[in-house]
Amino acid sequence: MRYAEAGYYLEVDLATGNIERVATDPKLMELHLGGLGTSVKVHWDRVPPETKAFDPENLLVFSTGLLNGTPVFSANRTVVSFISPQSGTLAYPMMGGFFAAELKYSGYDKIIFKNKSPDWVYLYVSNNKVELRDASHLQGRGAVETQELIRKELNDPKAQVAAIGLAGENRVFTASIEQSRSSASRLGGGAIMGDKKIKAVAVRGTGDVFLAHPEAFMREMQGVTDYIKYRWENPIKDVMTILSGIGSPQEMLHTDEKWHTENFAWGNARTRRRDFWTEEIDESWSKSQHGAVKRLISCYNCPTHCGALISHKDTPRYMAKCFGKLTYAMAAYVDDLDFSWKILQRATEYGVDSFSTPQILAFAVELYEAGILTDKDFKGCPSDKEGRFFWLLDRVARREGIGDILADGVYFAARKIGNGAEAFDHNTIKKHEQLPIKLGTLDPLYFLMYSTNEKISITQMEGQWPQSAFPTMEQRQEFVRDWPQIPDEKFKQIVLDWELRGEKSIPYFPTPDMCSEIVDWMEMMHNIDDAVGMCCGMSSFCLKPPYHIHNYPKIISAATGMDLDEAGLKQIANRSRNLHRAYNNRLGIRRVDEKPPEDHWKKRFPELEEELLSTYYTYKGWNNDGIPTREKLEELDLGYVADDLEKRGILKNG
Ligand code: MTE
Ligand code: MTE
Ligand code: MTE
Ligand code: MG
Ligand code: W
Repeated sequence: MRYAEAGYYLEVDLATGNIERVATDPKLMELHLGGLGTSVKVHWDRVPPETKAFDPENLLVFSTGLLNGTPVFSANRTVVSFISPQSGTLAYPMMGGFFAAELKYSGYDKIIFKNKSPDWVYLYVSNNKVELRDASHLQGRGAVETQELIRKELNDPKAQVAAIGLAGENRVFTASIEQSRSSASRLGGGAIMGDKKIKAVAVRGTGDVFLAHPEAFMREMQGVTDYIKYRWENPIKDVMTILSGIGSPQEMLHTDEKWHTENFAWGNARTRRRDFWTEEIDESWSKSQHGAVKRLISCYNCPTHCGALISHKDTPRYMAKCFGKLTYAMAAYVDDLDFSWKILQRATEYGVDSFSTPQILAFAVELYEAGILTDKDFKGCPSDKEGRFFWLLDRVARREGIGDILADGVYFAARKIGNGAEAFDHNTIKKHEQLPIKLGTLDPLYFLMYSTNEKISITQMEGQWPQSAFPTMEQRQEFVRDWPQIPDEKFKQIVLDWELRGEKSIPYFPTPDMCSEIVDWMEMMHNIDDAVGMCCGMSSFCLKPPYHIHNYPKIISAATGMDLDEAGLKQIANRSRNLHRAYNNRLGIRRVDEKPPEDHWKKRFPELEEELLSTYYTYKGWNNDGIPTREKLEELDLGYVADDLEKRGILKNG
């Protein structure tokens, strides 16, 4: 009997149409849990580093997490992993909704796609019945539309469908995978589906998932329930509203966007508009949002409602959440929120990442204004801001004209266009567009998070540490008073000592040693979430979340029957993290790649930055180039990884 996990992978060879149900080694769970952890292992074992994103050998893996399908609240994430066409590294966008639960109840932990299909297909998984079906009639259909069409065609209204739109079909590097209220958005998963000619994956399962120790499990979950209630009734004081509660940022509920609109940059990550949020804007944006949001919705087995069903005036319905609400309006310098709801609808049907795509469009507009792109490139483009964005979005999704170049993302487009365009690529890390945040003084914690994490975006690292020092000692004492989530009491003292100005403030405090420990702790919790399939909005993305290093081992033990303690869980998280790092080292990632854009902060401290990176690498057991040492790898039972890195000449002298 297997507990928590299903114990089977579904292996789909798209070239031959062969489908197999393959039992997995139970040891894998003990070594890597599941989700991202076991997926990284699959890629390491099977996809050699010479593989490029659009090679048939690139695997596309849809993975449930270890706790998906159990009664653990908010464990509903599906991890999609592949070598990204954008970054060239092992990417893992995630999506919530109900997909992971249906897949687990069908009896599979993962679906592994290899090779390419000669014709457009979609996969239908319904318990033991698994088939590749013709999708030629769905070609050109929107990502939301397709989901409904497939449910009708299968006569299975409860099937959960993950689909791509035109952008994925056209291998646009920012193409996303859309699935009901969720989206695996970043780094081009949609392009990999398109390259393999998979239009969609539909799943529906009615089987069981078993728990090893149900009574102990329910006791732990009672503790989580009580804490969630407590957190709802006791928002965190002295932090901004979006950080005071749990759930991913509640931007479908709240209408006050003073903080984002005045602190994030508009256009191509250019301008801060510090007096943007007036009473007039407040009124018109609230009205726009209340008109567009039909109702708030949650993912599988989650008590919060972070997403919303949107229909603006007469546009077809779609789902939205979080910061996606603002990205197009801010990138286009449009002060009318109605524009956001309208263009998001089209972008969702095309299936494109709502973080990177608006930046690509804003980048193109800037190049045009600078005379680097010309009237020839913009032939037929309307001259108003809104019309221009719609026109550019169409060109990118269809890869028409200049859109074909822009569809490879800002980094590659800048290099193809040349003629000075590279200078306008000022907001990418590892070739990937970042959130448009340009701030004053270097923040050492954020410097490390931006530079080193494998997801290449900060959601995978930040969350549990306050974003800035509290002004008064009373506020600090209040914050640390009730903080059981920390792995070590010493973190409290750092909060107490941390000042807004003076010696004990950024960039020199927290010190590089302290920063290493704080960042490592936050990242470890994210990695655990991604392995068990937990929404980090209920966990590591929050200040003081319901799940933490002290209750996770008990929950995982009760669910799986493993005898796991804190040290054991840390060891597993570390093992998977180092395997992921080694994989990306194999794909070429080195110290020189680990840097935020030059203008991310106005005041930079080159010596301190080098010290931060070196200190962090040493803390992690990595060499000066950011590669795990043999000693570290052996300590994590990854001797085979050290052998491989040495054989390839990546790791020298241990
Ligand atoms: N893109 C699309 N198409 N739809 C979305 O809901 N959400 C954005 C961004 N891009 C979103 C999107 C938000 S708020 C986040 S945090 C990231 O995608 C999540 O990235 P991931 O899905 O790759 O993990
Ligand atoms: N959960 C995990 N494990 N990893 C993530 O990156 N991103 C969070 C949240 N939960 C995230 C996560 C953020 S910021 C958002 S906006 C939503 O998931 C995105 O939801 P979706 O991926 O279902 O669209
Ligand atoms: N960090 C800062 N400083 N300010 C923010 O508003 N927003 C969060 C988070 N980090 C936010 C932030 C939100 S809403 C999201 S969705 C994530 O950043 C996504 O960013 P990423 O894709 O770069 O991780
Ligand atoms: Mg997502
Ligand atoms: W978000």
